[in-house]
Amino acid sequence: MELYFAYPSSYSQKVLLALYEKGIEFTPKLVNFMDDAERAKYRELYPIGKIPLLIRDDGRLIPESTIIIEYLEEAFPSENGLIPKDPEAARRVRFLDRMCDQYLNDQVVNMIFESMKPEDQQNQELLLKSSELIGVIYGLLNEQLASRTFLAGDHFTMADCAAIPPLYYARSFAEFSIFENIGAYWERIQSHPAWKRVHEEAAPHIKKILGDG
Ligand SMILES: N[C@@H](CCC(=O)N[C@@H](CS)C(=O)NCC(=O)O)C(=O)O
Repeated sequence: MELYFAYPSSYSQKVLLALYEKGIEFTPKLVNFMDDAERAKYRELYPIGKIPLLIRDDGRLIPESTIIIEYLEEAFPSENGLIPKDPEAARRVRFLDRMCDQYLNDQVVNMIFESMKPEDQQNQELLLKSSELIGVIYGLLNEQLASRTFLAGDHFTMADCAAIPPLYYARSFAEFSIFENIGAYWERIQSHPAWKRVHEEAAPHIKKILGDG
């Protein structure tokens, strides 16, 4: 199994969290989007051009972080899996995964890319909308975490895979401050082995781009 990814990419980190949490072996295929030739070559493999992308041993392509994790859970089932067996609990995990992808991760990416532009070229409307959505999702996560160790309960799930990477990037410009349960979760998660590994591997790559560790 091969995984095309980049260490600083939050959606790649989401899948790395799942792979490390489940202890699944894979062949890493790093993609450097800063290199135009490499980007073009990658598009020949996967025309949508997004990472992460999993390639199964039979050559089948599995794109999209959530679909990859769904596949990993199906192919490598475990007792306390990343997607619970109980349908109601599984729906909750999938709901939180969607919320974190669309209304946190995508908005965090908007904020980072907009803030890299000169101020007079920044899309203020997009920045405002993204910042508002991040606030709404912080409220949702904070409420979830009031009585739970992990986002969806007592176990690490796909919801945590989806939440942790964007929270990592968001925390510098959208502080957890009043969202105390997120702050406490953030502290707890720092010693979680899968995140420790993802963070340690990604930090030098992120530093090169953002000057942050
Ligand atoms: N919905 C996709 C989002 C993937 C995504 O946006 N990946 C970013 C990196 S975090 C990417 O490939 N960006 C390159 C580009 O848009 O050209 C998923 O869940 O995998």
